[in-house]
Amino acid sequence: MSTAWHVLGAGSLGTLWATRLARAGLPVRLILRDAARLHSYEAVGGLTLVENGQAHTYAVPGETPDSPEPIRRLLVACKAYDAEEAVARLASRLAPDAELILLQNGLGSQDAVAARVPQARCISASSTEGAFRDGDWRVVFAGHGFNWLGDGANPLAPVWLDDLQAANIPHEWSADILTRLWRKLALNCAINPLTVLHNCRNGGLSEHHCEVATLCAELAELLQHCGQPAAADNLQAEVERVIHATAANYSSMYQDVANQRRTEISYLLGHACKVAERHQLHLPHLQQLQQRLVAHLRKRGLPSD
Ligand code: NAD
Ligand code: KPL
Repeated sequence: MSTAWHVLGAGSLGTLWATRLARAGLPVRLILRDAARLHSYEAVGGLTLVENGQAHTYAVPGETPDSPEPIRRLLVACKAYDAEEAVARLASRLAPDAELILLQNGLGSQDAVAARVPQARCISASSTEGAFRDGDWRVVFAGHGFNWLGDGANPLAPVWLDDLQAANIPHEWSADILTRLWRKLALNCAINPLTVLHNCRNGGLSEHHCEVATLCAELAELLQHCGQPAAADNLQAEVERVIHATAANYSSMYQDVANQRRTEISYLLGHACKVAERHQLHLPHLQQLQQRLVAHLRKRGLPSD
């Protein structure tokens, strides 16, 4: 019997992964927050994935964090600000050879999780796949993309990449996962806050070319200083390419704010500003952007961390 995939967080990405693994006949278990959520899930009977307009339901078994079964493989699919506490609740269930796959965007949460469970191997992921919830226990696969996985502390690829292959989850083992995470963080910092502040789709930023270019220059300086020169390479050109390619889309941060949801600011722009400060780097436009975004969030009654 192959090792079970425990999936922590039945949101967009958690459901996208759990349903594809289950569809491939792999053993999957869904960890829900508490007994109330478990009862609500069991009443529905499974997770539904909507792909190309077709909905399929998969009867993935659910459990609560205090279920007794040991966990050897854990997919952490919470938001960055929930990951550390959610994993801490499972620490006593982790087997000595446990592996965690961290799907969080941005940086900071991965180190916080790893510090909570030093006995486990923590693998970071950077995903460009897109999914959103259109109902309870129901997720729409909105954008095909790719997943890079890697472990800065151990270059050896895990055996379970075969499971991802079987489940048709597009992926590659990456020797430079930290560089990929920094690059995505820089792209998100150059685009997402400005879409919130200018109240526009990604394409609307083509009217703010100078502001974007100034931010890219400061972000590139930061990446150079924190030992990530490859992540700084042609940053502005890629930011402009993404703005153009996703012109009709609203950024994830824009959508969070529009839906009155907490953003992941601390793990994106907040993390960039914190690292800049640690390196005693003066990046005035980046810092000002953070102040403007924090003020904007507070004005709307949203958490600014
Ligand atoms: P989401 O809000 O849809 O799902 C998170 C789920 O985790 C929620 O169901 C929440 O209830 C659950 N959760 C939180 N704390 C928990 C706990 N203690 N125990 C059990 N469940 C808990 O979020 P998402 O969109 O799937 O995003 C997850 C991460 O993936 C984020 O960092 C996001 O930036 C990143 N990401 C998302 C997408 C996407 O398209 N949705 C794409 C790329 C990256
Ligand atoms: O990842 C993104 C997001 O919206 O979070 C893009 C589309 C790259 C914009 O930063």
